[in-house]
Amino acid sequence: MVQRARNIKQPRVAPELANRVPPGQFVTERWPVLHHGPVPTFDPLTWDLCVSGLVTNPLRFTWKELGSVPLTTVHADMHCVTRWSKLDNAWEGIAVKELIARAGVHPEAHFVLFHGEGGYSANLSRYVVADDDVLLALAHNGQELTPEHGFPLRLVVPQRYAWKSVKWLRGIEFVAKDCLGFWERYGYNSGADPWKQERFAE
Ligand SMILES: Nc1nc2c(c(=O)[nH]1)N[C@H]1C(S)=C(S)[C@@H](COP(=O)(O)O)O[C@H]1N2
Ligand SMILES: [Mo]
Repeated sequence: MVQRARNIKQPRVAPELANRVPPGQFVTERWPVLHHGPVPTFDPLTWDLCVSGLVTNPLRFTWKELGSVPLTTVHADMHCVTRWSKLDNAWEGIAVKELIARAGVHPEAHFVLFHGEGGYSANLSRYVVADDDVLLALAHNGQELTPEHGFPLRLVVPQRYAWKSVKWLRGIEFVAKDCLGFWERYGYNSGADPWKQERFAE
């Protein structure tokens, strides 16, 4: 009987959270670690972040230089396409819209490729990337990122499935035509809006 009771379907999401949790997702209190490949090592002397492509001022930050960029905090929920959602994250880091302004992104740059250490990438529309809540995060809930969650720097795109939130970020490339990222080449949806359940490409 106990076994049977466990199999009875429960609603996955408390009613008061229904407007925060996209369809097909369940809420987790833990913070899962999810990525392809090994956690890269970090060398503060050789690490850099490059903003390149269709920009007037290509930018390169060493780890030391990144330390003088002003920080901002974003409160956001996180939704993984494998159906877990982690609510109420406080991310601290650098607003991507600030970098866009500094780099002078050309009007024909309609897409952005984010490059992680070791070849991981994700493509996004330039208009999504310009949102106020898109951040290069250094810390989560008041703690420096751990290596498995993307230390030293990760992208956070709260309005898209979490595969877009590239960990161990090293490059931001503005391009005119959309190029598929790592999971998008395996058939994941370029849009990746969790509220529309844009999980797989048509
Ligand atoms: N560099 C890199 N970033 C990545 C991934 C990856 O494989 N490599 N996986 C993505 C996926 S699928 C998810 S769900 C989130 C998970 O972030 P977390 O491990 O901090 O929860 O990281 C994303 N960022
Ligand atoms: Mo994911």
